[in-house]
Amino acid sequence: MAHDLVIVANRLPVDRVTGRDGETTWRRSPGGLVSAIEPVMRAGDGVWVGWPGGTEQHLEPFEIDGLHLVPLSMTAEEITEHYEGFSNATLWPLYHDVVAKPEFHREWWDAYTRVNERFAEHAAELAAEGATVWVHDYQLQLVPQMLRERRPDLRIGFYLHIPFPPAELFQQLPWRRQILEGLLGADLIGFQLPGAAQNFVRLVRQRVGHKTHRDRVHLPDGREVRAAAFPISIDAAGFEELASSEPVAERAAAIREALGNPRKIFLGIDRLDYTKGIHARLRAYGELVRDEHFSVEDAVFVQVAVPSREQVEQYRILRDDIDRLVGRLNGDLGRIGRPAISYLHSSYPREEMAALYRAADIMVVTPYRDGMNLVAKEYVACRIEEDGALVLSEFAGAADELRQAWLVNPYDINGMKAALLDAYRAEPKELSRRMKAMRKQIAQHDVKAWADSFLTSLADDGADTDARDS
Ligand code: GDG
Repeated sequence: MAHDLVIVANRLPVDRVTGRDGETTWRRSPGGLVSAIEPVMRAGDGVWVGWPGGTEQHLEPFEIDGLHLVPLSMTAEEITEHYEGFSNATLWPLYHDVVAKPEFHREWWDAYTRVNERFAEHAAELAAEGATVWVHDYQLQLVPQMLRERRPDLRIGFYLHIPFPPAELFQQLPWRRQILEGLLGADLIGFQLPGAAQNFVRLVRQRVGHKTHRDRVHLPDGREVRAAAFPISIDAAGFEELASSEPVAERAAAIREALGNPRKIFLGIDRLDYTKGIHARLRAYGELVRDEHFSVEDAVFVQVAVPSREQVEQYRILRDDIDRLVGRLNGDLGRIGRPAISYLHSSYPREEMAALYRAADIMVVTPYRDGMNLVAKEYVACRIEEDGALVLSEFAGAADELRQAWLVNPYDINGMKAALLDAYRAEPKELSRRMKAMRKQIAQHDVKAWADSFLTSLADDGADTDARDS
């Protein structure tokens, strides 16, 4: 069947669940992206192509809550080389300021190309004449051009969820030109921040030699590609509603109680990833306790580290590093029944996340580099009483919008200590002034507005070109 809207993303928005009888079924994974796109998908008879996780082959298309999903299988070797290798051990560190050293392997690149080709083939088969195809993220940067070669009639949009690096770093990539040309197959390329879009346009001028003017690239065949910022957001109303519910309020109180009702609770929630600056923030907190700015009775740190990419070596090393640091800090600073850090290496349901956001007085988000960081926005949306402090890295995309946070440089431990202490000591009036402003920003710029603005822009640019052509 042909569809007017095709979403192409590395993962399908579902998780596999195995019941007691051993039978496996699918459950929709909660996520801002799918809820934002859902109305458009329904209206346009949309379909979503992606990998469902695992190595099962020959999966049939299926429907869940009225959404059409087309699973694309990957072999164990493709998972190792395309997903864990080229996507997560080459591109991910390269695009995040080389916080870890990117690895370059030619066989990983071959697998990346092959998998991208398969995604493009599927999308080409599913799209109706003149349909819109929206491709997502760094795992699929070759898909736009591969798709255009097969289906020049389509409107193709691409959105990058992570940063796009400056030319000085991108240049290291042996396949830099292929990636740029792959992306140029799209009509509209969306980035989190204007700086990323500018990095891309500059690289296209330097490396591919196309003419550019502001946010537009002019291709020799007369086609135009636009590169612009569309900062992603969250389902703000959904989070607010969840945070206002009775069970979540009760759970938040129970969490405080279980922690011994300290004066203040610091909270970090991240995928266990070396870009997120978990180590630095725990060190800063530990030094504040050691220097007796507050005691472990006054202030505890809850750190949720969601297991992530556990087959990739850098992530295993990171896990050991954090385990060691937490053990040392708790050994040095904790008392009986009073660890300084409550460290949870696990993932939780959305309700528990909302309860943690409500329970925490100071949310600490300190990535070395982050495309946006939705956790920071979710915390703000859950602070329905307009209190609580956000300590936020300048290097998270979210810092562009959440100007009233305590902004920090995560490489500067003393600066971070000062900000944590300042947030700890802040008066209620100060907290509410800052939180009100941030809540207004998030309410006005939610994920629905983000998706609408990208898709409208993609459609309008097409209309402009058609008008010029006629
Ligand atoms: C990439 C970019 C960009 C986390 N733990 C649990 C859980 N989560 C949810 C959070 C949040 C999401 O996962 C994490 O999003 P982030 O934006 O913080 O970070 P990345 O995973 O690195 O996301 C990032 C994003 O894409 C979107 O474009 O902002 O910069 O790196 O929504 O709530 N959800 C549940 N249980 C958990 O334990 N249910």
